[in-house]
Amino acid sequence: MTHIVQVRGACPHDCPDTCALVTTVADGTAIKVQGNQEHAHTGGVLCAKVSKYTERTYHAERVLQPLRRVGPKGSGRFEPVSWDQALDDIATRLHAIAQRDPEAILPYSYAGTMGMVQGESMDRRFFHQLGASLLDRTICANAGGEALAATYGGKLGMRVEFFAESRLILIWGSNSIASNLHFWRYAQEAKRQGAKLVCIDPRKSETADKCHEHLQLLPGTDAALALALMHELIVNDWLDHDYLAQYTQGWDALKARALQWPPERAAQVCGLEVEQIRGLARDYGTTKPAAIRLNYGMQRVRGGGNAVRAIACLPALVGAWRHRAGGLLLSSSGVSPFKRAALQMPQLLGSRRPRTLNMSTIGDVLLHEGDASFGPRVEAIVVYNSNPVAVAPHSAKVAAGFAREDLFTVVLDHFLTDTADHADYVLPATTQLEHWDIHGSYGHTDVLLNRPAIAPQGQARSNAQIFRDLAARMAGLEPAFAAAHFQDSDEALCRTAVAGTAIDFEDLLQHGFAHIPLPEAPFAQGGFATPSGKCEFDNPALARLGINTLPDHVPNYEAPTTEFPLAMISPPARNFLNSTFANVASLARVEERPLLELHPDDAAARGIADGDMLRVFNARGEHVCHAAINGRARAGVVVGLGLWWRKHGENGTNVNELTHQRLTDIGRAPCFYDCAVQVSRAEIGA
Ligand SMILES: Nc1nc2c(c(=O)[nH]1)N[C@H]1C(S)=C(S)[C@@H](COP(=O)(O)OP(=O)(O)OC[C@H]3O[C@@H](n4cnc5c(=O)[nH]c(N)nc54)[C@H](O)[C@@H]3O)O[C@H]1N2
Ligand SMILES: Nc1nc2c(c(=O)[nH]1)N[C@H]1C(S)=C(S)[C@@H](COP(=O)(O)OP(=O)(O)OC[C@H]3O[C@@H](n4cnc5c(=O)[nH]c(N)nc54)[C@H](O)[C@@H]3O)O[C@H]1N2
Ligand code: SF4
Ligand SMILES: [Mo]
Repeated sequence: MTHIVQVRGACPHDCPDTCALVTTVADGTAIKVQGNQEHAHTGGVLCAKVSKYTERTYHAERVLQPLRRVGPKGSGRFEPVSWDQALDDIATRLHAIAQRDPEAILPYSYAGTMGMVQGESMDRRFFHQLGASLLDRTICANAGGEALAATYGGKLGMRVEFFAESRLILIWGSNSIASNLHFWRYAQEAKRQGAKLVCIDPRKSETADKCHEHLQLLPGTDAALALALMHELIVNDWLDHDYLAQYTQGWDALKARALQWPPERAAQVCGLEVEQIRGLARDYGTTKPAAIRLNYGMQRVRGGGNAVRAIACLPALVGAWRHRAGGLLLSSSGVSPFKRAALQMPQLLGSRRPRTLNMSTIGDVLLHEGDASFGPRVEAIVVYNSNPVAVAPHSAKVAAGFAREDLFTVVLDHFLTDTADHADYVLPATTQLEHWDIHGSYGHTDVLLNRPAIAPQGQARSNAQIFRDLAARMAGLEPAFAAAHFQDSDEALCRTAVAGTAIDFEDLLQHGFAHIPLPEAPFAQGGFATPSGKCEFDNPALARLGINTLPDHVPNYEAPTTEFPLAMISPPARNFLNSTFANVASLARVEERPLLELHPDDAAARGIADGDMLRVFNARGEHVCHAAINGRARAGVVVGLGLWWRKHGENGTNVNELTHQRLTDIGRAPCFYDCAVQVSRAEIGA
């Protein structure tokens, strides 16, 4: 008789929704992954991607044993080796480099899994003990995250469930249906109750299709729009004077700044109609409660930090925070209760203070020869939970860096990604169905536990296990690695994450999730986490970045020119998660092939018809893909939906062939959506 069990888990992906999963296992094989009905935010519903989790887990191309490179760097040619051989060799190589200078070793990781254990525990202990370079994890959310912290004091905001009670929702720089589906469920609820939904996005996204209004502004002009909204709130006196007086800092200065932004001026900058701006200001000034779902899509430009600050000021002007269904949500990760220091043990650094390298400029970092200010040349890189060759900006440089024959590269992953193709060793990692982990969320305020549903496939080991095993090898060479904290099991690490917090581990074991105790309306009576305790319109601490302490419109780095007249943005495709799932056949079929969306006028001017093969290029490189003339791009803007693997591309590239490594005003983050290009029809065979 078939033995069937159901195991509770958590979605590991870099998605604000952090769904609660239930995996059905029949005789040791996972047959179905579904949403947990009992978890309110998940509501028993998963996105299309994670509904295919078993297809990804049992994928024929999964890496199931350690591999050693046999071909040239980047060729993707490997031979199987034993774990013993791989671990011995890696430990010996890392030890030899560390003897000379541990900072020549760089760990590179992001959010392939958001788990506290498989993402930021044993790995950090290992690299801290080694004294390796530290990584500035800026590639996604840092402009917005630091800007929010500079305004509210942390990544804090509205509770997502209360959007269901809002009367007006601004969905700003977010394609919620694609990338924040479980917020969209609350927005739908509000819509059914009569709320108005407004989408602010340069692309006519799937979400824009379903909103009452769509302001299709030019990329990188959001601060101008926000300042013009303030202008209208001021001149029409749609202000909450009492809230402003009690709970904000720098109102007089911000008011003076905003009065320089009449809607006529902003309309020019944003490429919008004056009436659209006036209408939005009227709605925002006169509808209560009004809520803003801000998302990271609008901060991937030079002025992304300033733009987030400008928008984050808006709720205080109208006193929206007084109601639990008013305010703003960008990220709620600041409420995380986790004991990060206990997991990561920064004390293992001792008195060492290694340099910090920015992951967003990994191309330049790997190509740097090393000097007094940079420090040593990078000699070894250990990549896990990330696929930088596909996702980091200016791929030509990233690929050249990873192609260095003298760079020792270890990649932990499930698949032979573009990055794994460049490895000296590929180590097979377990998926979320095969390991323990514990998760917070940046889109809701619950904690989730993930229990393994099935045994590790093939010879796969969890990330934490791999770093434990490496530590055990290192112990023979460096006695400090023999310490007990390099032996904590994955389950023990889950317990450590919440020990001494308001979260009860037994509760997690029983239900799979638990709520963090929190107020319903975080800033109803001020109480911002800033030094002043107020919403900091004016933040003097920003002077150290050399930027204005008041939010302002900062134009993009790459204004369109005659040579490169089109602005390219590259937001994610609905059926991929960054570059994850691009190799899952059923999902790739839906996304079809790498596409560039164009406005019919921009296409016609170039003799391009829907489906034609085209070249999109600038001084950094060229990406060949197919035209999609589907009504989603506005004139002057093209949209390269991401993120395909480079090796899926017609000419072995993806959209990041075109993006650059310059950084945002706040947060040292990439400017993926601040990118000027030209497009031409590609002659087949040319
Ligand atoms: N299906 C799916 N879901 C995902 C992901 C995925 O790859 N696929 N990725 C996950 C990750 S890592 C993240 S960070 C989030 C990202 O999700 P979001 O934070 O929502 O960000 P993006 O998807 O990058 O962009 C959202 C929208 O912003 C628009 N946009 C681009 N430039 C601008 C601008 O200058 N101003 C304004 N107002 N809008 C702009 C884009 O056209 C897009 O429709 O989603 C997560 N969820
Ligand atoms: N042009 C352009 N570029 C972008 C973006 C964009 O919008 N446009 N978005 C940016 C954003 S928001 C982000 S967050 C980054 C994302 O960049 P990454 O964090 O690199 O995300 P993924 O591409 O999903 O790659 C994650 C990898 O981790 C692996 N992985 C998953 N779970 C595990 C595990 O448990 N163990 C190990 N060892 N590996 C695991 C997956 O197989 C996958 O290969 O990309 C950025 N790049
Ligand atoms: S990717 Fe997002 S929406 Fe999909 S299952 Fe995971 S958390 Fe839920
Ligand atoms: Mo991200």
